[in-house]
Amino acid sequence: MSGWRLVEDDPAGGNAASPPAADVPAAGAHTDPPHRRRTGGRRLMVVMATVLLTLVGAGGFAAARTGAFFAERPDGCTKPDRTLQLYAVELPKDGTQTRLGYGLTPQTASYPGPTMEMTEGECLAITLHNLVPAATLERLRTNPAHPLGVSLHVHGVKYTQLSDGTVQSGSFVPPGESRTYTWYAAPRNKKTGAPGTAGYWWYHDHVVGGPHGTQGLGAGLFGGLVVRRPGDPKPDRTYTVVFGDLQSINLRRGAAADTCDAQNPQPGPTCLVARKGERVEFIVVGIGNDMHTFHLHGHAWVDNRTGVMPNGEAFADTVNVIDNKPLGPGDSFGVTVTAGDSVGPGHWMLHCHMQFHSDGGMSTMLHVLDENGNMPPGHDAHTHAAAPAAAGVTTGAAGAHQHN
Ligand SMILES: [Cu+2]
Repeated sequence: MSGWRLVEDDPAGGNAASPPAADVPAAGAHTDPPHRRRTGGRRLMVVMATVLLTLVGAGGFAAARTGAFFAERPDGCTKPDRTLQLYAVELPKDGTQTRLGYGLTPQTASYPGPTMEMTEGECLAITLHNLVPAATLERLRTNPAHPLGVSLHVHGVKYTQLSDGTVQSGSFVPPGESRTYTWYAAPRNKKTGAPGTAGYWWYHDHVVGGPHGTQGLGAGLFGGLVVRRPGDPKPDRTYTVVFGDLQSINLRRGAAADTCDAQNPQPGPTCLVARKGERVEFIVVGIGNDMHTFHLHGHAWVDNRTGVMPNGEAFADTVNVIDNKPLGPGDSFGVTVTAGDSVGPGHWMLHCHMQFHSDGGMSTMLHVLDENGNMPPGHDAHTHAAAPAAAGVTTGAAGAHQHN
């Protein structure tokens, strides 16, 4: 039977079934303790309850796996406002590295996965379909006793045990199966003072390879989440940049970190491009084991929740304006800049400022085009500092890849 229960100490001597509150005598009233007043019928009920608890406890783990004991949705979410389908798939290998990705369709899976957007007060039901072959999951597994599956674990918003995305709660998806996860972007509770969930977060696998999903994360099962408050300024573009081990940005480094086609740059997970004047939002996430810093050339931002200075500006000097911010594993924050503001178009470096990381290739570009979507003459080509061939780094025709 699970030891996970929180009960008040029982001064009367450890009865398994405490009397309901209504039976507790009023303070100061002189009566016998409740357990002495038990009738034969009540005693029978206590015995039956004890037997029932024991029987249920024996099957507790199995029941937990099916979710019999946990609420399906967090308080405040009576029914989902929106549903979406999410697919976990195996992507082409990067060198020798297995790559997995989440996608809104199996064909569009990527790493990072699709950026999720919610508004405070909204409840979102995401059905995750595990299309990753069992053989792949088996190869990534660090312990043969560990179950095969993928999951969806989220930071920042509210979810119950059934949507935790862990093995211990049974909330993962075996190969070929599906499971619905419910996220609630709780608003601020003015009664209790509990904060809302607005902010910059991320989601990831917590099951592939081992109990912390380390192999799933390393293979690409992660993505960004932003929760806004009604009325927040809206960006023109949002990019998720994930800083990880081995000098990687979105699991790539050096020339491979930027996949923009210079002739026809298409915005995507690894092609950061914007027009001058556009409000560009970055969801910055740290994974792996290293500390990093997020730095962007030519641009600075307000270090508050939205990254944007509110109109009115009466308290403008109470918030910092920065262009570099530390990032630890599991951290996430938002950065919002106005592309090319007063500095114009160009290839603006975005990199980790720990020097041995940037020298190792932890660097990409924000390509700022003019208002018409063109790069002005003289900026047609851009080059990256070549990544040194350090141990574990291979440099091929496609540039430097991350190798775990
Ligand atoms: Cu770094």
